[in-house]
Amino acid sequence: MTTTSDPAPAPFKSGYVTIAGAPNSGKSTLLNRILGEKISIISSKPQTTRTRILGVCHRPGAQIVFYDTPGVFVAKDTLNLRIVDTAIGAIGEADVLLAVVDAARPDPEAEDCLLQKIRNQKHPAVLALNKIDLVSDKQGLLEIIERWSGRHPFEAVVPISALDGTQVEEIVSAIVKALPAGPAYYPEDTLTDVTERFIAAELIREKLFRLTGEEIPYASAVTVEDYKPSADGKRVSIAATIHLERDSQKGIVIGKGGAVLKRIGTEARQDIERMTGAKVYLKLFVRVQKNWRKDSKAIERFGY
Ligand SMILES: Nc1nc2c(ncn2[C@@H]2O[C@H](COP(=O)(O)OP(=O)(O)OP(=O)(O)O)[C@@H](O)[C@H]2O)c(=O)[nH]1
Ligand SMILES: [Mg+2]
Repeated sequence: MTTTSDPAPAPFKSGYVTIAGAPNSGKSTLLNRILGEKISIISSKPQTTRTRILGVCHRPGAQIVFYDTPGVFVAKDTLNLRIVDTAIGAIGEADVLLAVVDAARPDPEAEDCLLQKIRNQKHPAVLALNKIDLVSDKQGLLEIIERWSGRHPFEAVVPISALDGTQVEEIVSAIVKALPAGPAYYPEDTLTDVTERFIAAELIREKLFRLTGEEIPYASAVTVEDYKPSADGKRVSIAATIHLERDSQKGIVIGKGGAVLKRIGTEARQDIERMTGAKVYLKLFVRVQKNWRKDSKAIERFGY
């Protein structure tokens, strides 16, 4: 006599995944693309992300808790040491490591640094070769894939474009495959653990990265003093301060007739309106806190 039974259902999978890579490789762009929402700020300048940003990705049968981290680089001052520590600490804690490399602009020094971090931890690693929309030499790309596959036993090496979404779901599938069985850690409607207030401060900082040059993005921090949604949720009033290191920087951030500050305010407001779905009233102040990047108390006060 024979009996038939349904095969056991595949177990639910879950885990923490740290996104690591050189500054500017596209880590935050990739996280936002996977989540379909902007929770992590992006700019064309390196060292945009300063803290660990949590993003929860929900897929049928799996939940991935991502940590977007600052790029791993050689730190020279107190703030940067703190930032790199954040990234390296997060690498050690993950169930799976998602390494991101800029395939369009190979950087041997940054790649060696990343490989060393991958080898120093014991968890499975998936490699995203990012920015393939910029790579026209497909034969060259095959060689890059082969070279990376030979450098570490990655679970998968996937060429992607975080910018246009090419093969991003393949990366998600490769990660799910590498995850252990486990429960959903967050409810299905949870995207991140940071507040809209925090993201608002980050969006203002993003505009400083995008609209100012030289030292200014690096010398700036943003704090939100006041974040007040109206009772009906249709309006949000925000007061925020841009902290700089020197008086000369203040003049540049304000600009002639206030033009630069006005643009920072307008662009940040539009992004915050998109995020909250409410009408935003944003008041920006500019303050100088001399050499704050060397002052561990100020660094802490600014949230790093
Ligand atoms: N062409 C192209 N550009 C990309 C892609 N992914 C990211 N970028 C760009 O690369 C730059 C850096 O992107 P981010 O996502 O801020 O990079 P990051 O790795 O988070 O950088 P840090 O936070 O500074 O470590 C931005 O100008 C992005 O628009 C991609 O797939 N293709
Ligand atoms: Mg980033």
